Amino acid sequence: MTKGTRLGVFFSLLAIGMTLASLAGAAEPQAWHLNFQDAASPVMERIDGFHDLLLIIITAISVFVLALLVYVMWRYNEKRNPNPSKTSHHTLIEVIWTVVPVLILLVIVVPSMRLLYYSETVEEAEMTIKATGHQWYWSYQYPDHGEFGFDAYMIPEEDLQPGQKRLLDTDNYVVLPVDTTVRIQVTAGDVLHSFAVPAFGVKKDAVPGRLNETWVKIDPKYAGTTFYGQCSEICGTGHAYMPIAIKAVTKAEFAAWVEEAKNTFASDESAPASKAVQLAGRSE
Ligand SMILES: [Cu+2]
Repeated sequence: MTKGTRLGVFFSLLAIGMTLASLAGAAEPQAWHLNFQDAASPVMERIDGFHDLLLIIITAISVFVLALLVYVMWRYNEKRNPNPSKTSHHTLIEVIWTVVPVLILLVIVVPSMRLLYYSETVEEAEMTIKATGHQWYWSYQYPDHGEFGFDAYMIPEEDLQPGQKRLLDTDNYVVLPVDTTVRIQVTAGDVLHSFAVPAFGVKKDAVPGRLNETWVKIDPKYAGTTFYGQCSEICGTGHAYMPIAIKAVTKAEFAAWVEEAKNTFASDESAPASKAVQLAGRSE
């Protein structure tokens, strides 16, 4: 390889790296996306922070172990150290290598449990939505806004409009206001599912006969953004085809949407409750 070619390769790699770095961190999924999606809720912000803490800890551990290995290979190889020590116990070192990992785990477990508690505790929710997993779609209810509800099915590949995302877009979007604490109740109508939206830091099991809950408060700067998620509990052959699409809007837009949605969905005979019953008896 000539010097010129090497430089060319170097700059190409640099360009690829910079492109990838610029794609890392975006509110919506992107091609070649690296790292997490941008945090759109307080829970996800804390998950990001916790992830960064863990990254520092595991990097330090890995570097330390690597340095020890390299040192041992260099210092105690056969040439440099022809007569190996016969030591088999060393109380102080054994205490250290037991106590230090315990301390590291304690440093991890405290923020971990706090984060878990934070994500589970819904304080002063301003509104509630209920997501019910079915084979293989989600249905949603808005109990605080006149009990209307609807189903959301994935848009099949052949029906995708330009700009819609394959395997992610749904016929009906969940619409949520920004800057509002929303309690999300999650359950299932048939088998286990899991309601997962990465940008919100939400992944909640949907269990038949059990009501789990979590919450989200979408950052106001994301008004107009659509967030995507997927069922994250293998639930049958259609598991990959029951995405979650959530549109964040301003409070005023949300109020307007509620009025419209009440008319669109409330008069529908196949409201989620009755439709779920019909579907339960239907062999898929
Ligand atoms: Cu599922």
